[in-house]
Order: sequence, then structure tokens, then C-alpha cells
Amino acid sequence: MLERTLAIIKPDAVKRGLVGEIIRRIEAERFRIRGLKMVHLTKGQAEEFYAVHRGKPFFESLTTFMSSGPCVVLLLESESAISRWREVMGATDPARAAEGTIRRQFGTTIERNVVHGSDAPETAAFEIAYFFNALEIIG
Ligand code: IDP
Ligand code: MG
Repeated sequence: MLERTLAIIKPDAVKRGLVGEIIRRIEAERFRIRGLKMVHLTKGQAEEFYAVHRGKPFFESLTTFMSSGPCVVLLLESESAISRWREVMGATDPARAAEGTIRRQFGTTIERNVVHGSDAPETAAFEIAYFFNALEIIG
């Protein structure tokens, strides 16, 4: 099924100059980029975006990290975009991520794992609407 998902190039990757490499990978995997922008989240916005993780031990550190510098957010479209982008990213913990995945290649810790991807159609819809209005979505 043709799907849309939200991808984020996290602040660690932006700071390390990995934006071009990750977008190259997105295009090589034949995702269509339907939206793209750079944003610097406030702490409150990071907390709102990651609200499902509120109460978890890593929530405070995660939202501080995600608001520590700019991110690049992308709206990706393809067949099975949600699961396919998660496969390209690899497992949450870079040390456990499969060889050849973005997180395995570039991630440094379970928190600083370079990229985000929506995990289901409902979360994708929420996350896409969080960052993109109708005028900013192409096609
Ligand atoms: P996901 O990004 O692979 O979907 P989630 O469980 O949704 O993983 O967690 C959201 C983000 O929170 C992760 O990408 C990572 O940055 C961070 N995170 C998840 N689990 C931990 C942890 O155990 N310690 C520190 N940070 C974590
Ligand atoms: Mg998640």
C-alpha cells in the first residue's frame, strides 16, 4: 500500500554533517520526498512530539537531546513506507541494528541514533501533521 511516513534527521546527525549522506540514502532507496524542512524544536515541542514516551526513564534526556540543535524533517512516500523506512534505519540501539542500516553505520548510542521514523499509520498521521501543513506537502 502506498504510505507516508515521517523521517527526522536528528540533531546529532545534523551537527556531524550527515544530512547529505542520509538524504542520498533516502533517494537511493526510492522514497519520494513529499516535504522537507529544517526545524529547531523547543524543549516543549520535543516533549509534545514524544508524548507517548512521557514517564519513561529516557524521556528527559531524549527531549533535551532532540531540542539541542536543528533537525531535518522529511515526509517520505513509497509502498509500505512506514516499515521500509524503519528497515533502512535499523533497530533503535545502533549496537543491535543490522549491518548496512543507517543507525548501525552512524549511530553512537541508543539515544543518539541519527534518525527517526514513524512506527504505525496512526503515529505517522500525527507526526506528519505535527510538522507539515497542507501547503508544505507536495503531490
Ligand atoms: P524508535 O526511534 O526506534 O521508534 P522508540 O522506542 O520510539 O525508538 O524511542 C524513541 C527514541 O528515544 C529513540 O529513537 C532513541 O533516540 C530514544 N531511546 C529509546 N530507548 C532509549 C533508551 O533505552 N535509552 C535512551 N534513549 C532511548
Ligand atoms: Mg518510536
